[in-house]
Amino acid sequence: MTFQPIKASGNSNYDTDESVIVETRPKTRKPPLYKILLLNDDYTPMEFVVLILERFFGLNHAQSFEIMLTVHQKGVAVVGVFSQEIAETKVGQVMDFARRHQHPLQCTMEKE
Ligand code: TYC
Repeated sequence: MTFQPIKASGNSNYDTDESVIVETRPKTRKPPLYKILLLNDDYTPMEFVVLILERFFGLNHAQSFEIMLTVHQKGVAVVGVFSQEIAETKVGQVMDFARRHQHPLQCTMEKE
């Protein structure tokens, strides 16, 4: 952990050095974010992928269709960026939904 010196204002110190550390405060760190990736396969129906993007990622039909097509053409696309807990939940929901419908769709997450 790193510490930021906080400079004393006024200088009523006897010390000859003008900058006196009077307090330390831990620098705060933003929690890491995770990208959720959707992978292409040859079997999952396009409409099913669109449904997943609408249902679990709150995208409208046009946005969902566009991302589905990007995955279909390029092999992979980022569908959203979330905190670790939210990303884990969404990946689980997608994988579970695909498995229950017997589609081989794969969804993963990776640290940004
Ligand atoms: N390639 C699939 C098909 O032609 C469609 C598809 C798109 C599958 C995106 C998975 O993440 C995916 N039916």
